[in-house]
Amino acid sequence: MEQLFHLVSPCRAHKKPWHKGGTMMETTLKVSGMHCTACKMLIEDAISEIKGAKAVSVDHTTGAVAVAYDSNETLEKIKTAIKGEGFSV
Ligand SMILES: [Cu+2]
Repeated sequence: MEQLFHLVSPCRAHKKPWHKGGTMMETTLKVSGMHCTACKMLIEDAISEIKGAKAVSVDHTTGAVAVAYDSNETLEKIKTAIKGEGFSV
């Protein structure tokens, strides 16, 4: 379920604060409670504030939130932030 981050090539991503030498992982979270693009933006904003995390894509119609992150600790922070916005993950 976790795999090496490959959506952004290292040459383009290595200057980003969340990028640490190509060790990013990605996974897709199943989030319930999203019903419009404002929900999508709430989640994207919440994730963008977490150091070491990046929302790769949020689909409010399916509840799929693809995230890139640098550690399992960061993944837990992502889930906590999503719950903090009132969604279930
Ligand atoms: Cu909404």
